[in-house]
Order: sequence, then structure tokens, then C-alpha cells
Amino acid sequence: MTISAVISGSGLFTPPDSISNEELVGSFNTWVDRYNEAHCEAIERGDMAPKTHSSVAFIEKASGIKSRYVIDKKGILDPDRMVPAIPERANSSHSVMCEIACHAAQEALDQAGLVGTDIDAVIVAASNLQRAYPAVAIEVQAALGATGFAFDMNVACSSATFGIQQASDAVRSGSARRVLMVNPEICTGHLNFRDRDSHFIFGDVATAVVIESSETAKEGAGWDIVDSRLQTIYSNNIRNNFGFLNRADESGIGQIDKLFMQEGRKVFKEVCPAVATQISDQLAALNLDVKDLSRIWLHQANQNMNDLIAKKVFGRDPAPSESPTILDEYANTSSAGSIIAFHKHNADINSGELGVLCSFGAGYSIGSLILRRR
Ligand code: CO8
Repeated sequence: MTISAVISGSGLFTPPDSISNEELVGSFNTWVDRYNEAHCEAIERGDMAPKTHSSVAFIEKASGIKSRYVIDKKGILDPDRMVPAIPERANSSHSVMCEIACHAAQEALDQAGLVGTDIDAVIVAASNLQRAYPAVAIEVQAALGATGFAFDMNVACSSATFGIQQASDAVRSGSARRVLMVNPEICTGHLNFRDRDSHFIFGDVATAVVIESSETAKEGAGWDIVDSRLQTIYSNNIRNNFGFLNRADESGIGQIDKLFMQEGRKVFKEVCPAVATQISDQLAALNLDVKDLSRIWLHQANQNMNDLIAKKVFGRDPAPSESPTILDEYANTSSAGSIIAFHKHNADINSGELGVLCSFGAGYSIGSLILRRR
């Protein structure tokens, strides 16, 4: 019998603190006023450009984002700091990424009816890892009492879909029986809160998915991974130059390119058609009609982007329930976004119905998974 891969559980950890657009813009504009006052003479001489206020109305219209959950609200909103304050921990304590990963993992394990010792592979897939080594995944593996092997991987916003593909390959080849794929995304750690163009984009969260063999998964529960398609196309339009070689050129330390940067307009224009084409081609290759599709759980970066992609895929304006939105509440949580949408909006789908889980982002990278409710 061919072994297929099944998503048998999903989990979500949401930090308790949330920041509204009003609070974020208030802090940003206070910083702008102080900056312009401190440099008023140079600005008057024309030697420096004044900074410009941000606006709640722009953020909502351009992105659809209304709030974001964060690990540390106080440090981000303090106009003298504008960086989350996350104290370093002793090596003997769990790291913050391991801690939030384990919260999400626990819910995914509970949903799958499993415990940590049932897992024999752990993948931590995220757009930034808090240290070089040991792999955060190995720390999560130990914290949960899992066996087998563990590794970290990063494909930016597509880390989760690419991670599910790796897990599914492992299950189908027999190198693992039950894989936990976790996405601790602390996006505020690499967001420039003094950049008007992007200060509102990201939030923090962790998501988890259990992928196991159809031989072990509970009968009639979870989702068959019917098909997966991964694509990468090199682009500098979303970039972060932070890395271990930064110290080898002191002139670059602390420069803004060591945080998230993007050409948002270009990303919008180039990525939307590529995503819609990938999903449509994938359905066609499987002889599936878009009418067979009950839902698409898209990466959550921008509402206008998702509306455009969903319209292209369905060939009409879909109902909100056909392409659920969570970015209004969570903002962009990088690879976790499509998993949050899936986790929160799948309970009403009946056995045999199909959905597409799809990510897109830096790289560029696009990952699309066709899932069938068992
Ligand atoms: N308040 C008021 N006005 C503003 C603001 C602001 N905060 N920011 C810009 N404006 C102004 C601009 O100055 C401009 O004014 P003018 O027309 O006078 O020049 C005007 O608003 C329009 O600016 P833009 O053209 O930049 O605005 P857009 O309509 O393009 O919207 C967006 C900007 C929302 C960024 C939009 O372009 C977008 O969402 N694009 C897609 C982005 C995307 O999907 N990126 C991928 C996400 S990242 C990812 O893949 C993960 C990376 C790894 C994770 C990193 C975690 C930190």
C-alpha cells in the first residue's frame, strides 16, 4: 500500500499583548515630532529632510491590518526605544522561540490525539532563528520528549508550506512516522519600527502542524495532503542582510538593511499573478476544477493582495468564508499566517471537500498544498 501523508493536528499560540494601529501610529508620530524638533535647524537649512507622520487610515486602506499581537508591547511603543524588550535567558532555560513553539505544538498534539514522545521528527520553520546553533528544533524536540531527528529551516514567509512538504516527504519515504512542524515567528524582532513604510506590517505568533503517515493517523480525522507545489524565483525586493558576517564589516552594523526591507509595490505586482497561476496550474494538473474547491487559506500579508489572488483563482469575487482573513487582527506573521487562517477556519468543511493552503513571500517563494478533509 502507498503511504500518504496526513495533517492530523494544528495549533496556535497567540501572545497576550496586542497593539492597535492607533497605539502604533501614536508612538511613531511622537518619535517623528521629537526627531524633527531635535533636528529643526538642519531641517530649516535644508540639510536634512523632515520625517513625516504615519496614519491609521493609510495602514487600514493599504494593508487591511488593524492590530497585531506582540511578545513585548512596552518596548515597541516606547518612542525612545521602538524595539521589543526580550531579555536574554540563561542557556539552562528554554529559549523564547522554543517556549512559544511548544505552546503551539501542544495544541497540535492534543488535536491529533498524540503526546510528545509519539513524534520522531521536529522541523522548526521560520523566517528568523534567534541563534545559529544548536538548532531551535532540537531544543523543541528535547522539551517535548520527542525522539528521532530535528532541524531548523528558513524560506521566509513560505517556511511553513515548505516545512510541511519536507515533513510529508519524510513520512512518505519512511524516514519519520510522525513529524511536528512548528513556526515560532517573532517578526517584531526584525522590524524597523522607525520606518513609516513598514512599521505596521508584522506581528508575533507561533503555529504548529502534525504530519503523520496515513497508516498511523486516526481514521476519518485530519486532512490528506493530496498534492504540493513549491516554487522559488530570486528577487531582492524583500530583503534582510542581517547575518553572521555583519561583524566582519563594522561599517554596516546597525544600518537599516540589517532589518526587514521591501519594495512593497513591486512585490504586490510580481507576486500576485505568480501565486494565482501556480494554484490554477496545480488544480489543472490534477484534473480538478475550481468548483471543487471549498476554501483557500492564503498567506496573510495584505488584504488587497489576497482579494486579487482569490478573485483570479475562483474566477469571481469569493465569499469572505471562501478565503478567510486573519491579518486584520494578527497582521503579517510571516510563515504562520496561512496556518492561522487554516487553524481557525476549517471546522465547517465536510469529509471529501478540498482546500488550498498557500504561502508566498521573500525569495520569492510560493508554496501551495491541496488538502482533502478525511
Ligand atoms: N502612513 C501614511 N502614508 C504612508 C505610510 C504610512 N505609514 N507609508 C507610506 N505612505 C505613503 C507613501 O509615502 C506614498 O505617498 P505618495 O503617493 O505621496 O508617494 C503612499 O502612501 C503610497 O505608498 P506605497 O506605494 O508604498 O503604498 P502601497 O499602496 O504599495 O502599500 C504596502 C504599501 C502595504 C507595503 C503594500 O505595498 C504591500 O503590502 N505590498 C506587498 C507586500 C508583501 O506582501 N510583502 C511580503 C511580505 S514579507 C515576507 O514575505 C516575509 C519576509 C520575512 C519576514 C520578515 C519579518 C519582519
